[in-house]
Amino acid sequence: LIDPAEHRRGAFIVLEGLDRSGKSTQAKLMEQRFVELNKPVKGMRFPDRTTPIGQMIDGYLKSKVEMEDHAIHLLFSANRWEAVAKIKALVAQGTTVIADRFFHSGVVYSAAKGNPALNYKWARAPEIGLPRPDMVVFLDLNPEETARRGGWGAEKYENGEMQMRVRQLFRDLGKKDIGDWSGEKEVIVLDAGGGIEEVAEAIWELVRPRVEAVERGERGS
Ligand code: T5A
Ligand code: NA
Repeated sequence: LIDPAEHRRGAFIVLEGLDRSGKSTQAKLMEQRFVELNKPVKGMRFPDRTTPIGQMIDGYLKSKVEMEDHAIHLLFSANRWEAVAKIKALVAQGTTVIADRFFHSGVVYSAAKGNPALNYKWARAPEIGLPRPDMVVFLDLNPEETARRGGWGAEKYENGEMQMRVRQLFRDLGKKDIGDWSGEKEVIVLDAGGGIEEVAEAIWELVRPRVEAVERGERGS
């Protein structure tokens, strides 16, 4: 007999946020919680700058190369598509994947550029078919606060106006139904203005029950 508990898939959790909002810090702390609970976990980040496509994205973000808005959008998307097999394999083998950004960043940042030829609908199209996260948490923080953090301002989108528009679009997604009648929202907006440990605790309070629902097999295979 097959023990269903041994064949549970892992969860797919995504952290979103403005530049320097603390995503990487929080992704690592969340990973740690899984390790402590003896649950298999794997952290991933997007853009993944290590692949050939990721290196092109890195050059763009560092303003070393110029790129047409649609072209860079498709590279960000391709950078996710090239990770799909890995994400699916991990989740299928029961490993929880924690992604530092995923397709919501792709859609929101491109839409926030304000290019009339690249609207939200267009931006969403290449993301269709990517693995759907079990939960997306947006670390919500005033752009003035992130700007005070070390290292801000060096990359392409790290300017106040862009960050304000990104924040608004993410907050809008916090009100938008996912569209599968579950009543879940596209993203959960979480106040990330507190200290590192405080934010970690708040994230875990959201993530833990969702992961447990996946473990009980309540969220599909
Ligand atoms: N992008 C991305 C797109 O346009 N389309 C896409 O499809 C995707 C995937 C790079 C850019 O690409 C855009 C979005 C971005 O503009 P990135 O590599 O994720 O994306 O770049 P950042 O978001 O800038 O990532 P960072 O690693 O720089 O920021 P994090 O991960 O949000 O922040 P973190 O954890 O490194 O923390 C930043 C600093 O703040 C401190 C940390 O110690 C660190 O110094 N900090 C705190 N300080 C006080 N209180 C707290 N609670 C703190 N938490 C962290
Ligand atoms: Na950055």
